[in-house]
Amino acid sequence: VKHALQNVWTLWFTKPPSGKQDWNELLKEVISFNSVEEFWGIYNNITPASELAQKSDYHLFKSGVRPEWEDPQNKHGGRWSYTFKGSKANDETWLNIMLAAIGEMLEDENDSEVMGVVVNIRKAFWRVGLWTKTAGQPPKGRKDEGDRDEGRKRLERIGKQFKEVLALGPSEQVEFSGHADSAHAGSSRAKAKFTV
Ligand code: M7G
Repeated sequence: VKHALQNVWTLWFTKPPSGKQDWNELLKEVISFNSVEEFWGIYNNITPASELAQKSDYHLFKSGVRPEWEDPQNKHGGRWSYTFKGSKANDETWLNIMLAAIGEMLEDENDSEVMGVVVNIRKAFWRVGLWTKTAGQPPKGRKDEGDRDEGRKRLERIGKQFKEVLALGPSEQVEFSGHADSAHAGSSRAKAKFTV
């Protein structure tokens, strides 16, 4: 018996650069799945995040969405993120985020913000991210504050849920930034727009 997921998910991998390569050349699609059993089969057979080389990333995204700012479904969106310094993050952290994503536990049933989740393995830290479809702006042509508040509240609910899955304490904060700002800054470390 297979336990179907609500969405089909695709795992992607960014390999560390060897020389001068574009970001897009380093990004590779690994495999897609749509059941709990397939997820575990894959998880148990791939390299754990803790054994990846520095500058690697795993991305788990809804099928049909590339884990890039440029994807049509991401370009108006943003990212909640948290940086675990030193050895505070572990494989379980990343596993919990993936399980929350595929189990649709990161947002309310009526929302469809979640595009995917990411772990960046870096020299002195792990950064985990949750990508959303919007970035707290009202839809084009509608600049009324009501829309802005609604969008922002929806993102904040997701940020709080993300924080809970990461088991962060009340004194810690997750940060939201829009992809357009990250792309403009040429770095994912664009100034946070808001935090929870
Ligand atoms: P990062 O891996 O998110 O953070 O971005 P890091 O600075 O801790 O390594 C590193 C660099 O990868 C960025 O400055 C961009 O040059 C590139 N990059 C990252 N992302 C997520 C994208 C993307 O979605 N599209 C493009 N074109 N480049 C990206």
